[in-house]
Amino acid sequence: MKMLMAVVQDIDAPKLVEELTKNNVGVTRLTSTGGFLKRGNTTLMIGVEEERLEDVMKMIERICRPRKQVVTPFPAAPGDTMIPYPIEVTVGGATVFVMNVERFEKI
Ligand code: 2BA
Ligand code: 2BA
Repeated sequence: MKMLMAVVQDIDAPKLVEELTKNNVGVTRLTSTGGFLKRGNTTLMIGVEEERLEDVMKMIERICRPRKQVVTPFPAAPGDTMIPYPIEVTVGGATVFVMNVERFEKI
């Protein structure tokens, strides 16, 4: 079994959860915040048998879209003379970590 931790955009999360559930793939939705943008995103924990891993990756690829966001960084400290200017970043479709599961039990 594998455990996927998938950081996705809030806007894509409901559709992905629905698709996984419809396909009998277990999922737990966690509310998270990106370290860089400091905006809300969603982390999905998905425990899946190895043979279904690629199916799940395809569902993520199909549903999660990269989007551009503009962010204005603030000066690091009061009195900082640097003038902040907006920068554009592309927030991924999804950032996915795949881990081996040593043991899985439902009690
Ligand atoms: P939920 O996804 O809200 O599921 C609650 C219960 O609903 C499940 O209990 C199961 O009895 C049933 N259920 C879930 N998906 C179903 C489906 N597609 N068709 C019919 N019945 C379904 P548990 O299996 O004890 O799971 C409790 C909670 O543990 C789940 O809440 C989910 O948050 C998490 N979970 C379970 N399996 C997971 C997995 N493979 N990966 C990630 N999280 C999992
Ligand atoms: P954030 O940390 O809010 O990052 C949002 C987007 O900002 C990133 O998109 C990337 O395009 C950009 N970005 C992040 N750090 C940057 C930096 N130091 N300088 C310039 N631009 C930067 P993604 O890479 O698609 O990441 C989306 C979200 O996925 C991240 O939100 C974070 O919550 C998570 N993530 C990405 N890489 C991760 C990692 N290695 N470990 C844990 N979470 C990660």
